[in-house]
Amino acid sequence: MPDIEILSVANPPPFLLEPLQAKYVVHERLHESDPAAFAAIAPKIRAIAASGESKVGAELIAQLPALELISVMGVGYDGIDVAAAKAQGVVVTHTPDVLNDDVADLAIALMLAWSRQLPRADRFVRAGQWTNGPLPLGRKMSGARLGIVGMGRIGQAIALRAAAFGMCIAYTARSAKPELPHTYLSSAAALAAQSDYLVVITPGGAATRKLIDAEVLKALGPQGCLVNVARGSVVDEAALIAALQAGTIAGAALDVFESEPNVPQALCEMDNVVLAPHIGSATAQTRHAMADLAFRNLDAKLSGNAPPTPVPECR
Ligand code: 8YV
Repeated sequence: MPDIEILSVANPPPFLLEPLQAKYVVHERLHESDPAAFAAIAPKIRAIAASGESKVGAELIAQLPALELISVMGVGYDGIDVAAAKAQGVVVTHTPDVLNDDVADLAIALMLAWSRQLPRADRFVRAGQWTNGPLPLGRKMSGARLGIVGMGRIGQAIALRAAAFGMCIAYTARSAKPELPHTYLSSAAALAAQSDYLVVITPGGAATRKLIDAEVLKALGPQGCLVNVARGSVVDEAALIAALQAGTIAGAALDVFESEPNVPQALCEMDNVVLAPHIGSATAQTRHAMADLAFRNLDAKLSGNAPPTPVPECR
């Protein structure tokens, strides 16, 4: 059997890269590092291995006439031009479900870290400040009002956990889910107006770009906290910084940013903000499960079988 060539556009962990290299000829980001060498092998590339943060645009897809599949190791695929892929008969797959627990756990962890000031408390003890007096009081999270923007699989996993904290849960989504016991509101602003914590867990992409804008933040109000575990693009970052500086909202806990890995200095300087470096799915267990599914998607398609988890548009 002739060698099968694939292109990796991400920086896959060794537990994905090694199985891929064992079976395929993997060109690691060759399109960026050596465009001339890439042009020579481009006609033979049959699959792309990508991550949730990868950008695969129409231009790259058009250079790959033999492309059959784009396998994303991540649930989000907003960086992939799915319409261009479909137009060329290319299937896009992702890794849903296996990361629901971890992302939901992190949303709760960020809410607690912000409410109970854990990063600040840690710095306070290490700096020997305790001997001068106690840490200023935090906020109670249990029993507070939680608004969830996006009630998909991860949103529901967050609601399940929040219910154990006695939180009063409402949500907004493209449409109401009558099977859920929570209150549905038709807009993010209406939801924010009746939330103490507004947790964003909606897919990224054009449809949700800057969904959380100045108006939504104003509705969240001076006691409200914004939590983002979705995509940086969903929040208007400039409006968020302005709202934090003006006291329009009380604070924020953020795992994702508009221009990752670059985080605005203004956010780094604020004491009422908890920051994390996009670690929603970053546990060994979950990343292994994601890598395994990403590999199975790729391997199935290249062996002539149906990949297990195509994105909805490719089902
Ligand atoms: C990862 C993610 O950052 O699943 C997603 O959409 O954003 C993350 O889980 C990444 O895709 C890991 O490869």
